Amino acid sequence: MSKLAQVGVTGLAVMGRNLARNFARNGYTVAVHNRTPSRTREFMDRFGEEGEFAPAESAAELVAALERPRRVVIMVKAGDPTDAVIDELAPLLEEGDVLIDGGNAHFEDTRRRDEALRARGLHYVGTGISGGEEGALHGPSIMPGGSAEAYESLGPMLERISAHVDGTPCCTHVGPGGAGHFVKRVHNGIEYADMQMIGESYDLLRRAGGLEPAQIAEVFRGWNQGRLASYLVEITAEVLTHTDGATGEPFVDVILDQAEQKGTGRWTVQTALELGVPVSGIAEAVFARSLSGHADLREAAQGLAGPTASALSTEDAERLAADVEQALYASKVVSYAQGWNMISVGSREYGWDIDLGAMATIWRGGCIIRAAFLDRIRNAYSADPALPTLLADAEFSRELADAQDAWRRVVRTAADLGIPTPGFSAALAYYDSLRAARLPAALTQAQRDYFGAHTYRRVDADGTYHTRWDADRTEETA
Ligand code: NBP
Repeated sequence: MSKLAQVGVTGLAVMGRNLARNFARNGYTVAVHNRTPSRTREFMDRFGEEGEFAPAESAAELVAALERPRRVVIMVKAGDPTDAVIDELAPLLEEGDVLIDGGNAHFEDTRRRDEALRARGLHYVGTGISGGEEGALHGPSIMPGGSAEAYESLGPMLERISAHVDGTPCCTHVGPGGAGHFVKRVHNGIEYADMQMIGESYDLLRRAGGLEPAQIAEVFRGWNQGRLASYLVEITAEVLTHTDGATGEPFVDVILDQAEQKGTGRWTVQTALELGVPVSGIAEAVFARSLSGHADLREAAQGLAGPTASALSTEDAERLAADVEQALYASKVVSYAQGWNMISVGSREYGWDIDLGAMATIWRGGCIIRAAFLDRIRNAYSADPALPTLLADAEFSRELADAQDAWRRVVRTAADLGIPTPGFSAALAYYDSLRAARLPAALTQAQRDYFGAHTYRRVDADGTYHTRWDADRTEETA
């Protein structure tokens, strides 16, 4: 093929392979490369007919196959492999060329690489890509960081291959440096929280409501017609309807109840802790997965006493599904409020100037948390771009006011019956903490001053104070 390729993809495992096919289906000529050349040959054998591909057996061949400015998408295992690829490609590239890292990189790594490559005149675009292998093939949600200049040459291509909702691409320039990988991290944390809270809803309907998985699937199908309509609610209904081929049991009952994780939720919480952002809903979801995997602890706790109450009142049983819908919705609003708060703080901390409403727009399609609900977040930020928290939006606050009685009933019922709902409970505690006029943090400050002379501020005067606890307990200015 004599025509130069418009984009190159290196790393042809599931994600890179499908992304390359997506570019080709959208009319781009794609140079394809993989560390192990047999994978490139296999790619050409299987998909070579789908579009215009230029196979490259070496990094030099890949670079030579590309038009300028060169655009190379790196889709390899995150971490050292990404550095290895950059080290190999960078010396072969020229000023103005663009390296795009579509892997699940740590945003701090992206910041480091961005700075190093900028010094060499190259653009580095750390890009969050969500939607798994299906998304990569048919249209993912794409979160590119990097410079505005790089986005000018790259953005139209990424927007074209991304998912579209109502004609709008699920891709936008998130902000400079590591902004793209940062918001991808928040996305994954929200995904963990969504999944945990859906799990709690299922558990309550099953154990408190006495419903069978197929009946619960019907409840979820109903919810999927309303404000909770989302990919995750939809697939939950599918999973709960499925029967195990080998045993004839509900599929969910034959799966070992120990959730695994690749670590992206943990990263979200670690970063949130460093930024000082309370993301309790996300953290509880990460901890819940971790707890489920501690078979030894769970085994040791099997004999522990449970509650004396074992059934719901008739009235509570009749309204359980409706109550759980309210609790799930309210808790979801809280965990998204926490996620958006994290984006807002990260954006400020790193000077990224992220458009908060635009993040809702690009997550409406292509990614795991896609949902109609995101339109409402977008609307909230359109109405007030400086909204301090989603909970302060007029519509969300009205909905939470309407939901709160049911939400509290669900948390109470769960506690009465000994059914763990860490996500719902943490979300409710966050809601009540934020709206409280006074918090016991005042007592915490007094304790800190008592044992460590850490000082405190007063409600009625400026300045910082210390009380001489070990002497006459008079107060001094610190
Ligand atoms: P993997 O994460 O499984 O990585 C496999 C690829 O990395 C292969 O092409 C392999 O080449 C290459 N590679 C490795 Br490993 N070490 C290398 C090195 N030192 N130099 C050059 N290439 C190296 O692939 P994936 O599941 O397609 O994911 C790709 C990226 O996309 C990852 O960062 C992942 O976290 C991210 N991601 C994945 C998903 C998903 O659903 N899978 C979703 C969103 C994002 P080889 O063939 O020579 O071994």
